[in-house]
Amino acid sequence: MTTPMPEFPAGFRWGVSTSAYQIEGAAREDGRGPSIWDTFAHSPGRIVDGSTGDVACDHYHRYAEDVALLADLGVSAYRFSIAWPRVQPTGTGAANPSGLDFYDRLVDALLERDVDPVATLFHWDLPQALEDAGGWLARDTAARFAEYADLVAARLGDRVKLWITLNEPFIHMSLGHGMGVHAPGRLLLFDAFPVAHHQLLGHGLAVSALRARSSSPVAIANNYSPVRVLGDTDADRVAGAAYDALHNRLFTDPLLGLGYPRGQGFDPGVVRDGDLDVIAAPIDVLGVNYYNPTGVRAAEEGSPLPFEIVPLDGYPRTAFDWPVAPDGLRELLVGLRDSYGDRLPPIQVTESGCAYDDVPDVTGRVHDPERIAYLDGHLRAVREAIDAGVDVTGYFVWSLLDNWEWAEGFTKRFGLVHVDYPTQRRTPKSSYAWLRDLIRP
Ligand code: PNW
Repeated sequence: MTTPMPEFPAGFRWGVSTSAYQIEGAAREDGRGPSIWDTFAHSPGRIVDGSTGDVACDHYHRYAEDVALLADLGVSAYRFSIAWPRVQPTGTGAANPSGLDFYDRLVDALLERDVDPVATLFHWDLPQALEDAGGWLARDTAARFAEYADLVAARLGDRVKLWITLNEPFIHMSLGHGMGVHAPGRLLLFDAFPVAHHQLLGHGLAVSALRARSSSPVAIANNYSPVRVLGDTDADRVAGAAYDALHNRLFTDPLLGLGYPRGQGFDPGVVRDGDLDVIAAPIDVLGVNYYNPTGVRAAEEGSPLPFEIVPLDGYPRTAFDWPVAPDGLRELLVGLRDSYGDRLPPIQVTESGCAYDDVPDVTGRVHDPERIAYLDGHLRAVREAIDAGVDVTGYFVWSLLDNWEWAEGFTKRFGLVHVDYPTQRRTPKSSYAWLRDLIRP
């Protein structure tokens, strides 16, 4: 951190992100129904440490303390997600008022502290009853999602400052339905395409539902990973392009009116007339979640996949073993602008962060210099993209709190704030103080 961080444009949105199942706990309270993540986490062998989100960070009961942490940090926005099964315990029908009451209290607590509520409607916790009816493989789930969006917007539409329909539909498709390592644990490999299409259709229908109830801007949060082609044969380049189409373009080309990338999504049994128009409903902001680039080369002969993913050498690594590559974020942001030009709405980086094995020292303080270096590098990358003319209007750190990291359970700590799970004690790490000083010098 030799040179001072360059300044960000006035009005730049500084935020932190979380998601419902990862922090809330209170899994059976106030009428909440089960989601696919309750089912998955309670199935033996699915989560590395055998844990569940039953209690998680107990945020459902401690949200006031967590809002105070946000306010002291000085962020102008907080991105949280709404648990669909709190609002509709079985995914259909009338709203469960006490489920919505929780988010009503949270939103008001944020506004009282001048923090903009940014609400994600779907961060992977599908009501189990909808999964039993086919989940995202069923076209009907898209219509159910729009009804749910309507119920939420009817209650919160006057106060939420930015809507995010879906979180990372690519990860939900690939890890949840392709490879089976996330809920709902389906192993469909490339037959998971309907999960992409129905999520996108649900997004498009939800955009109209939200606009009918709320004048706030609408976004989607996609996961992106710039592709590094390893090897210099034509087959390697073709493999790189195939992976890029799957990870980076499958969900963005149709959203921005270009239809599905070549070779993907032409199954007329799934993609019906008019669907692409629904999906291309204009959005106000593109949410970009970035963690790392992906190394790709041609697959061995006889492989069922058109590419092979290979670890990237030469980068420091996080506790997740993910490479720390801030240059990938600049490349990604500039690349989105170059690929989509005038079709691209303003971007907000809706997730960026890292896991390290943070432990309190003897005095109880938590020092995480690696996280400070990570955030410093990634913010400089955003600043460089802005200098290169990319319209980036916000940056959200994943995550406010150490929390329940999906299949990794409690073993991966992404927080600016350390959580001692047995006591639920929150301890701001040194990265929290660093970010606070950066936001409010
Ligand atoms: C995102 N991958 O998930 C999610 O939006 C968060 O809920 C999660 O806690 C965070 O990133 C950290 O993992 C991802 O394997 C999960 O490439 C897996 C991958 C990427 C993102």
